[in-house]
Amino acid sequence: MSPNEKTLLRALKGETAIPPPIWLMRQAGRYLPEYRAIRAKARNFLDLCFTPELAVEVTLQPIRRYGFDAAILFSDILVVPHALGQRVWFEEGAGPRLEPLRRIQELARLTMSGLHETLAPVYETLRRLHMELPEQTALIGFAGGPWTVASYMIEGGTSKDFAVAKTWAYRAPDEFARIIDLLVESTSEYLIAQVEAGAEVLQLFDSWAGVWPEPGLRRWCLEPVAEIVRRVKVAHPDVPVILFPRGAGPLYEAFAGEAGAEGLGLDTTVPLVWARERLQGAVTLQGNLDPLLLVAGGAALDQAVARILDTLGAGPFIFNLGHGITPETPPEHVERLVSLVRAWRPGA
Ligand code: 1CP
Repeated sequence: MSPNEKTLLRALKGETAIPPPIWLMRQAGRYLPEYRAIRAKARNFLDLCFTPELAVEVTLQPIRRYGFDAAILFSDILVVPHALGQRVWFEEGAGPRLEPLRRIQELARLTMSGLHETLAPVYETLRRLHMELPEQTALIGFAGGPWTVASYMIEGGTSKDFAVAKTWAYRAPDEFARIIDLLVESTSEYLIAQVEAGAEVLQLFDSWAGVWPEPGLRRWCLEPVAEIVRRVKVAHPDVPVILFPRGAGPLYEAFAGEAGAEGLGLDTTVPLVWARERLQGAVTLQGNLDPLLLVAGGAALDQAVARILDTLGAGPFIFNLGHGITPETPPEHVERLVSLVRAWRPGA
């Protein structure tokens, strides 16, 4: 035991911290009035991500309010296609939009040559956060999984069925592999640079992993993500990585056993007892409160939090949501959640 070490880092070394550390996916964002105030000052969302002064401020807002055990860099998974040269913009209320990549010939327009230059403000944000965070608060850097990012690049935004991207992968897997390879390479470099700028933990968000049958999930999610983990660890063997292959179902076991990461983020649907028995011996688990319970609050929230802690809290565990916080979340429900987690003791 190393009592002075940050609880999140201890948990990712396989230690059981009582109570477990807590942070929330999308903990900075529209549900906070102070975020909306800063957001109104930026010309657009990408400007917010690329203005260190503002990005630092919105990263720190939920830390000040709730004292979470980790701060997550304020940025977005789509800064990578932007830095590769694809046109990316965010429309108010409509989510992200990209000029879609539809023919393999168009891939030649994307290049890693300006990657670090475009992403330099993100590294600057991390350097400032590293200086400014309270000493017990861990700093998480992140990127999207190659499949999830590729889906936005190809579909041109959010998709319901991922028909264009999946059909491409089925019809021309060699072409599709070139897109994924470019993302493996750029994402690995991006994450390594994040560590060098001060990130202490990395999370890979593969939010749309769950749309694939098993072979596709292995080929387009597990393998690329495992390759990123491998490359990051060549450069920085000690940096812990958390994977979030949302919707992977029973294949969560493959992510626990084969990807080389220390942490695994469970989505809302993963059964807790199954996760304890099949996954928790291999990795530190993170999750998986339904974000809508945080909107609802009341007894339903209290009971669900207790059930998660009582089932997973006796092993290496990080409390989190099963997906990102929603803008409708009342900030006082988050306050309640944090006090429930901090008051929890096993068997009490
Ligand atoms: O209008 C606004 O203010 C923009 C809303 C917003 C915010 C606050 C977007 C656009 N991105 C973000 C920040 C963000 N995105 C963070 C850092 C904040 C934090 O965690 O505290 C992170 C980690 C992300 C990651 C992200 N972006 C993911 C993976 C996680 C997930 O929720 O599944 C995905 C899929 C995106 C794409 C994206 N960017 C923005 C939106 C609204 C979306 C989702 C669109 C969709 O549902 O397809």
